[in-house]
Amino acid sequence: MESLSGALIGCGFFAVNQMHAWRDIKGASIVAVCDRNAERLRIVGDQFDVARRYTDAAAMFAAEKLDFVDVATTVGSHRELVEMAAAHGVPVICQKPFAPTLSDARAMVEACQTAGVPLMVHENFRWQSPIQAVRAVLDSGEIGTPFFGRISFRSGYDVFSGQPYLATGKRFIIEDLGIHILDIARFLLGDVSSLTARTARINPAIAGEDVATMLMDHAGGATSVVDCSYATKLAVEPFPETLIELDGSDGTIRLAQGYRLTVTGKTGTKVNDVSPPLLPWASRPWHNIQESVAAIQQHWIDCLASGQEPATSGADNLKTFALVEAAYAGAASRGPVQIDALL
Ligand code: NAD
Ligand code: 89Y
Repeated sequence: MESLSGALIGCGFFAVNQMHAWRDIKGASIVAVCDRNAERLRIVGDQFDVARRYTDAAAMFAAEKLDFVDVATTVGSHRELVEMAAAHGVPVICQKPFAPTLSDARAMVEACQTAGVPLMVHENFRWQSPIQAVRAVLDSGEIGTPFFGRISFRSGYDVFSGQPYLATGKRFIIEDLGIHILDIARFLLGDVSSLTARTARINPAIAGEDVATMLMDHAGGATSVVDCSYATKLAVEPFPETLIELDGSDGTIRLAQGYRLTVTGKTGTKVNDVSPPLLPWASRPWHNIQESVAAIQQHWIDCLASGQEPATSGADNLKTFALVEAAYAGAASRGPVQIDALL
């Protein structure tokens, strides 16, 4: 397969993981980088030996012949950059959260559809190998039809030192982290018909909510609880593990802290260690997330080569983003929110 030429826009905190992963991806390489901050551009350009550097995305699109672009900026610039990629006919990956609002996200999907360019949201948590292991057990039929799920992320990890902007927005945990956990709920139990939410802010030093509890009806009949917290101090810090409980007609799945997967089903009980591998460039505790970055980027390249729609395409991600909007609306109204009415 001929190697595809990509560019990365946004050389900040998380983009370093994406650049490491791109070096290992078969079938692609990053030929240009862009950041409006010249110092970040220099650091990432030097670290990954990329000579073609731009402080302006429009100048980069004008000068480069690209097979795809990877947008790793924060949410405020996503719409402008995705629409710029669409206008240049360049397939685009966009980091989560996809957009500031669902109507922006819809416009971005439409722009790419109209231009005929593939669009994938970098919604990587479902690509973590422990989460894929849970999905594989469900697919095997071992626990029968799932009727209940709890997908839980509770931590006291200091995310603000690496990502200071997380402390300043009116929206925090649902938009930043809950979005991943809601996507995992969709990945495991299917699309959602209604959602009820409660939120709280425990840390007085931040502007947004740092605790969220969501109750969801899935269209297939299951009920789930998605609970997230960055105000939970535990004896052993679990960041960034997502813990899962699934009950089915023939058994149960438990993904417990320490990546311990217990399945009780038609053939008895099995306990497995499903710890993610520590990639050569990765570091604990982020290695779980870092591995999923490599997996989703390889998926993107495989999809570009085969013409298949990415699992977390823009159109798919509208359904996860709608849950974020529903959670904020439901927390404000304290009533259930119908998801179809948002889509
Ligand atoms: P950051 O602020 O450290 O980096 C963003 C970079 O983008 C900055 O260097 C900034 O100068 C640059 N930038 C912004 N607008 C630009 C524009 N129009 N043109 C060129 N450069 C521009 O942010 P971060 O912590 O790296 O987060 C980036 C994104 O990654 C966020 O959306 C965040 O939610 C997401 N993220 C995802 C994961 C994950 O697991 N998927 C984890 C952490 C962060
Ligand atoms: O930004 C967030 C994400 O996407 O994964 C974890 C994180 O870095 C902090 O909540």
